[in-house]
Amino acid sequence: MNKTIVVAAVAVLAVSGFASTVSVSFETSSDVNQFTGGWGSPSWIANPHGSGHVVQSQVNNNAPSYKYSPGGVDYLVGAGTTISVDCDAMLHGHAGLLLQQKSISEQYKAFLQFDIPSNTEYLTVGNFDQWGYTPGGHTGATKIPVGNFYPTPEQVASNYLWFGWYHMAAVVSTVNTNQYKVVVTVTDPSSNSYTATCIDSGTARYTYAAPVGLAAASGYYNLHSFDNFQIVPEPATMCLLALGGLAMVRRRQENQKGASRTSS
Ligand SMILES: [Ca+2]
Repeated sequence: MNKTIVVAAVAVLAVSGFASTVSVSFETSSDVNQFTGGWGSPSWIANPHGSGHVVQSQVNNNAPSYKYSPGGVDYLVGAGTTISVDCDAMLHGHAGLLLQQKSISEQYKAFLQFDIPSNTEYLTVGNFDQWGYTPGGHTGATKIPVGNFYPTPEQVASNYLWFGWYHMAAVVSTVNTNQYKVVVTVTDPSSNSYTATCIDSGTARYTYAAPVGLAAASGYYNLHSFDNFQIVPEPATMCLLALGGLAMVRRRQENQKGASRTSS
């Protein structure tokens, strides 16, 4: 086997080993069992605002987070990994991605935040604890408005108002050995997109060896729904490497054919 073929084979193996996408649609109850509660337990239910099934959390004065840990093994974020989910929350609710968690007070999150009295929906991304405070030595969170809503007095009184499915996708990378960059894009039910970026310039203590999953929060009794959790361990460079390797093999094979035609 010549050197070019070896390079291509290694590249293909690398892609097949690292580029498998995780998709969890919660259509069976065992899908929910892949998520373990750091605080509270998620429920498997029929989608209350659509078809199929979803995972739902019930929150009152706390901030549950559910690590994606199939078989008891946490999924660890790698460079360039994209984590995405569809989420819907009720009035006063926060729903989104748990991007990294070492302890309940040291975690990166991306949240959609639906609250009053501002009548504004916010996308919040950054390192904040279960109460929304920034742990010491960290930069904090970026908060951008993603829309306005006007709940009726009855909805406010009952806390009952779903906001529809929002799609959230986050990419986590390192800026240097101890800083994180988190880029989150949210698409609302009307297909408007919003992006927030947070770079933690504090003493980020952790490497990528930390889990991802789902996060929710509310100071009120509240429900949050999640569907279509996905992890794409991207490395696009791996795909390019494989394609490049295959192209080199093809080119070499064509050259060999050309050479054999010339010699015959
Ligand atoms: Ca589903």
